[in-house]
Amino acid sequence: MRASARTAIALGSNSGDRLVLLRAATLMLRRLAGPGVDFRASPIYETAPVDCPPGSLPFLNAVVSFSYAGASEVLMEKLAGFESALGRPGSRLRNAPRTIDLDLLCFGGQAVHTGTLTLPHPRMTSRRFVLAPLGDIEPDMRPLADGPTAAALLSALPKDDFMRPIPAVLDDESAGRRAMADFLKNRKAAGPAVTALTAYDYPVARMLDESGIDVVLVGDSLGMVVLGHPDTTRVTLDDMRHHLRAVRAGVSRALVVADLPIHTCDTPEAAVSNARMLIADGADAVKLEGGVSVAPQIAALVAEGIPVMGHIGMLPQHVLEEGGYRKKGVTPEAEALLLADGRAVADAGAFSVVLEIVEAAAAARITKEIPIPTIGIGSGAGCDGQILVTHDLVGLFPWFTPRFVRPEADLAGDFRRAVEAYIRRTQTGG
Ligand code: PH2
Ligand code: MG
Ligand code: MG
Repeated sequence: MRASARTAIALGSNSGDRLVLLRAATLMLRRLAGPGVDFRASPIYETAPVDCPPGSLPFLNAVVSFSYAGASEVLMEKLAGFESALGRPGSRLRNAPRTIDLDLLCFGGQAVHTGTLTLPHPRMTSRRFVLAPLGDIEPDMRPLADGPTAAALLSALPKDDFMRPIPAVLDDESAGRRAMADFLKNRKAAGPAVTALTAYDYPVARMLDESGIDVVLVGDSLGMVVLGHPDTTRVTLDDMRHHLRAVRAGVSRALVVADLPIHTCDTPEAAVSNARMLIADGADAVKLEGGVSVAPQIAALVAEGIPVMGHIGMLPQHVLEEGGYRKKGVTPEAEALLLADGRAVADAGAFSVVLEIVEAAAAARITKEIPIPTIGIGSGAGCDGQILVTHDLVGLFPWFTPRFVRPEADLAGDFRRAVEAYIRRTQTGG
């Protein structure tokens, strides 16, 4: 593995809730840097637009720095992924208002000139909205190894007309988590559909994140597809925490949601103390099963600043009482109860809700009626998003596939072929 390079990234926003956007981006960058890295975040400045179309609003600007172990091209791709996750559309008018702009300023003092990347950033030396926050956190950094320091570059600048620090902290993880969850909530109106898949370990989580998934769910489905249990009713909080830590290590862009397993949220107090442990292990949000009956738990979590995904319809933690995985919301009475559940979950402050095995027409009507995105599984195409167990999508749990799944791969088949080929080659001395 190559040595890591000290890098600095400029953040800017002059559209949308600028502080929320800067904090969400900073959380993604902190996750990309990883634990135990010297990660620095500057004060936040409000600045007049420079070289922007007439009528542009003031920016919030800041800089973060950290040591990055990958290549600068990979870092560039990560920044573009974070920008699009935070609602920045593809290329438009030059310097048009943007929800978030993440500019790679410099990378280990290297000079880089490729078609897509110039380092150090060619305009950084003339911009006080970059050099002032950079000078705050890395005065001795040399953007070019044999060039001047950030502090020297800053002192060479002419005075700026409009640039003032604002009294808010950039590197606020709790605010960052809420900002990311709010973004997903807004996808109900803004689109596109929300995409979610499960992961229980580092490689799968990292592949999902690199593919651009919105939500990585550490589901208690791990009881069935990883631990070999018959259902999810024996999964413990410790099981969840163990797998969650592995998933967290692989995800920087997507929202990581962790299930509160059975009997860990029977009261609002239990829900809060158990969810706090999941947050400490790296969850951005928690999910819990139930509608009207768990609204107090959801409200208590939200009051603690913990984003909550609801889950109504078929509730796998209740499969033993119910005697199977049956479709929900089939009769008008059942649909009315489900709608009440959806409303209660939304009113309690959840940012989205899973609809599991709900009659498609009912799911579509509930989706129209409630103000948060519905994320369907086996509930038809009329939801605001979809979720599946990744093993089902890629054909990695060959002994059982739910009826509503359309697999996109046969990894179990590939896996068996590879193992059988290895056995043959080993036994024939090949
Ligand atoms: N970014 C630009 C152009 N102009 N002006 C301010 N104040 N802050 C910015 O981040 C900024 C700008 C191009 O990305
Ligand atoms: Mg820029
Ligand atoms: Mg840019």
